[in-house]
Amino acid sequence: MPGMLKNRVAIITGASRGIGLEIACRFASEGCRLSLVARSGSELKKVEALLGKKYQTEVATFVCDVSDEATVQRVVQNTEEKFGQIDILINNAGVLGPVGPLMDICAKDWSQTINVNLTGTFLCIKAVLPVMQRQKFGRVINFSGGGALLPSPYFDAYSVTKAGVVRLTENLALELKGTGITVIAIAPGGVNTQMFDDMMAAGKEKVGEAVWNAFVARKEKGGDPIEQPVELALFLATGPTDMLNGRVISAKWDPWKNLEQHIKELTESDVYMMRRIMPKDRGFNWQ
Ligand code: NJP
Repeated sequence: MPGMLKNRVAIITGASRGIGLEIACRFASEGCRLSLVARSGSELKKVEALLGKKYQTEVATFVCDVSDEATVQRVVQNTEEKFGQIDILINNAGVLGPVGPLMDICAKDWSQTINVNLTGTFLCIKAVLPVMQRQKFGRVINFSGGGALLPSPYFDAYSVTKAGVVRLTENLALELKGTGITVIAIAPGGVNTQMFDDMMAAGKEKVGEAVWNAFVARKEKGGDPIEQPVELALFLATGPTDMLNGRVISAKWDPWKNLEQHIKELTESDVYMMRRIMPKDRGFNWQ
């Protein structure tokens, strides 16, 4: 059904390449008006030209570092002035940060990773919330990832930020319950974008043999399809999201297209949420 986002306006961060760029193209194909954010103005201009040529939708681009509060506030203000509304925020911008043993990480690189991936997500949400609250409607989609929910040695800064995004997502969903605004996190799968090239560039010595071998296999196989997180983002922007509010959904592993069949179980459980595993969950009856 083309035109699914005809009356919608979305801000997409990290839209100059990779998953963010593909989401921008897909949303444009559904008639969404777009406000695209990244640090590289030249790349954004290419995206604007591409979208303008291919789809008849309005696009605004903003050179913005999501960790800079004043610039983020300006992006939101300019977007509202231009389009009159902001319905969807895709918090996709992210950096890999330092890779390797914790002792070798310099504090500046650690902080920069936290500032972009976690504080940037917070700042973008903080800026759009007043608009979404006035509208009594909003879809906030945050990019987390596998590293949030499983141990990721040697990717300490990155995985900590993504775990933070998952906790922020659930907290905020509860804070905003009943307002018409939902907040959901995506784990996109292993997509071979520039971020994956950055992971490989770190080298075998930094990531250890097992991870390196998995990277090599992923490179050879081509990674997971980029369409998976893109279609999930579209589903979360258009579909029934109350049942998924506050959760982290895996583009690759979860049957998200069919979850409407499980509304009761979802809303009455903590499925797809971050929790401590208890002895009983593993069949132990410890007293
Ligand atoms: O990354 P990449 P992906 N302010 O490097 C922008 C997560 N994820 O598409 O600023 C504003 O190709 C950057 O543009 P520029 C991942 O953590 C991925 O793979 O000009 N924008 C570019 O447009 C991330 O959250 C995988 O350099 C900033 C974009 O962000 C999301 O998915 C697995 C910025 C990054 O494009 C997209 O990743 C997973 C800033 N400060 C989670 N810093 C995966 N690919 O396998 C960067 O679990 N950008």
